[in-house]
Amino acid sequence: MEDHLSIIFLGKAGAGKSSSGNTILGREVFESKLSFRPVTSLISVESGTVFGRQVSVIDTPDILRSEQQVQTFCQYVLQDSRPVLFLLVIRVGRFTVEDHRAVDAASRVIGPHRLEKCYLLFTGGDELKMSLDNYILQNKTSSLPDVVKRFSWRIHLFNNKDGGQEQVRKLLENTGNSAGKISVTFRVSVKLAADQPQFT
Ligand SMILES: Nc1nc2c(ncn2[C@@H]2O[C@H](COP(=O)(O)OP(=O)(O)O)[C@@H](O)[C@H]2O)c(=O)[nH]1
Ligand SMILES: [Mg+2]
Repeated sequence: MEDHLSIIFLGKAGAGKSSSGNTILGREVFESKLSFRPVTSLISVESGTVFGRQVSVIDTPDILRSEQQVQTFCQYVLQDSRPVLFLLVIRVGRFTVEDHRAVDAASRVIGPHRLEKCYLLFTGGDELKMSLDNYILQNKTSSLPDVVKRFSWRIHLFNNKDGGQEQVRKLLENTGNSAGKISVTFRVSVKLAADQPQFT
């Protein structure tokens, strides 16, 4: 049986955390809207099966307003031995000083050791008119290229408008969190058994 995976979304308000949680679970469980006040003020957890793997998605409020609360919660989650994937969410567009502060706050919460496995999840893929790599490289006047380098280019792009599941499958694959060979082997062996001629 595959380990249960926890995915924790971090980022500033409006980055697309709740929408990305909905895309991963394939249903609208987290409230998401465009607003000047952060919609999510509490940490919320929703679970489901994603490509054969039990996944809990943890949606968090604006990291710039609730770093301490989020940090305490993450430490609690990390006490468990289950695998945890941190996704630092950034909306494509102008990368501002505030966006940079949100990356720094999320990095403090995650800690230097776990940061080595954290991915930057960009949202707004439907609005991007170029590849994600080009978008980052062309953002020369901002600190975005440096931030991405700091994450060794562990990046992924979501289009939450269409919420397609292929981007979710790729995210799990790229981050090394696909359902493992054990369950695949199990399915194959069941099929082989079913295909065997029946001797009575
Ligand atoms: N066009 C587009 N809009 C998005 C995308 N992801 C999120 N949004 C919108 O951005 C706004 C903020 O998203 P939300 O998930 O609530 O951000 P949160 O505050 O980080 O949870 C909402 O109006 C979403 O519909 C995306 O991939 N494409
Ligand atoms: Mg939200």
